[in-house]
Amino acid sequence: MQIQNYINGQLHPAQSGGWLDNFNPSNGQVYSQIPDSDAADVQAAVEAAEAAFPAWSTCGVNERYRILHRIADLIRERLEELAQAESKDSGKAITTSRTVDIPRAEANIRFFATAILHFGSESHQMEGMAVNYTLRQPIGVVGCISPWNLPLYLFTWKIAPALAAGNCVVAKPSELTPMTGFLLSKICIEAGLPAGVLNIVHGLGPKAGQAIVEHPKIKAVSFTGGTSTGRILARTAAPMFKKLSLELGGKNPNVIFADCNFEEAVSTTVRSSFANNGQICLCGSRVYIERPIYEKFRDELVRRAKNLKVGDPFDAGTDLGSLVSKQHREKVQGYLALAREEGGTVLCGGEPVELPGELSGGYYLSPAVVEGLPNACRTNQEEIFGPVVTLQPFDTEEEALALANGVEYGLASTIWTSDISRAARVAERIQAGIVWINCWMVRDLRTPFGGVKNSGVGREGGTEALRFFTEAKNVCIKY
Ligand code: TXE
Repeated sequence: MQIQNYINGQLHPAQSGGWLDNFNPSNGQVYSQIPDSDAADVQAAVEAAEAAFPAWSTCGVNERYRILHRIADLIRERLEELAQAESKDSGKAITTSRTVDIPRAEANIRFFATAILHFGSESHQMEGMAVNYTLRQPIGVVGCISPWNLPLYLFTWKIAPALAAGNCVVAKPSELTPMTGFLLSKICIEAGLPAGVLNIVHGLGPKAGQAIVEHPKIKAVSFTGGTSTGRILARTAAPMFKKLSLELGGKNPNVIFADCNFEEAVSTTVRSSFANNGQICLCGSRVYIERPIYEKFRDELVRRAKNLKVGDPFDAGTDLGSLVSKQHREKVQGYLALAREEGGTVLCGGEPVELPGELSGGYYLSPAVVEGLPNACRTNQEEIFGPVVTLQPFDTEEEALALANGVEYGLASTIWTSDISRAARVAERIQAGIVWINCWMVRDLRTPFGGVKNSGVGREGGTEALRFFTEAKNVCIKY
């Protein structure tokens, strides 16, 4: 089965005729191929986007609202097909694809289809003399590059505001999980999205992705991926004065005080630790527990981690499918070996899981809990992005903040306490773009989404995204 690029409203192979193998990580088999696109394919996509921009940027928000909702309707109609494709491509449990990834892709599109109807701007009056009004106009051709962990979810999270704001898009999903991006192309064709408004180019990051970032006609790029890749994009785009939105890695702390609702805290920490095999930038990978409840919490977390079912992603009873690739599982296993070298104790998990039959070739790993590591070690400083969490006790609020803030990342965090003043105090001082108090992954799409330090630059979500994908122009009328 060969995936195609979506350029100028039609499906094409790469001009070079090159193909890349696409693996099913649940059994380690090649099951499809993707175009090995390069600058020539990106050029064709940019030309199509440029040609489509005048009409798309002036067709009116109601027309964009109509077409985007039609795309969302088709995603909803095809939820099961898309969920099956997402799990086959990424290895994630089908229940995650069905209840998280695909519904959220539909929600992303509907949210921005309506948000654009309410997207106003400001005016500033100079009494008796002049009035200023601000236009927020679409930029033109923009780039959207997304990762493999939440493929259609993060792909649409960027494409939807870009299109709603009136831009035309050249987008690239990860070469590890291209399938739902390809299925989205076919949905857009069926929905009647005008040719060239959205173009999807498949291929390798350093080749097709780099060609998007460095194309002179692409004036803004929205990226989600690793921090090291974010640095490469920034180095390329900065001298070209492009707008950049960078959603990068995380190493998120859970700060759990003794006065928390224990059952809520431990059950949510199982999810925030191991959802999607820990392959979500918002997962909490460092768990700090106030000493009086440290052992009780540790033992209960380990007990529940051991009860998670690692298995066939297509079995509705599976909690955790396979990791996304052979290389990624090796990376995660490497960090578990490092954790032991750095003095940690692996309390459970961290072992490859051998499944029967054709699944024996899959990249499965049992969820791991580690204790006994210092905060400054690499295991606690570097993003592992797998089913691995570390535990550390603390005695005071000050110490908890120092531990939580003691990394170069600052994306998300959770605070568990029944003392609302303490929750607000810690939330104010924790270095993160997102703070959840007594919850995790409660998402309102209107809120600013993004991180500080090495977790990125800029914010997505709501008007933040619509402002990223528009240019502000101040018009002053003297009277
Ligand atoms: O991300 P990459 P990968 C972290 C996580 C993971 C690490 C690497 O730690 O192990 O990043 O994951 C494209 N110019 N996160 O390899 O390489 C690439 O093709 C332009 C956290 O998947 O950053 C893909 O489409 N594009 C993150 C996208 O960038 C380039 C989620 C992401 O790939 C490029 C995923 C280049 N030079 C990984 N090089 C999160 N915050 O959720 C690559 N790409």
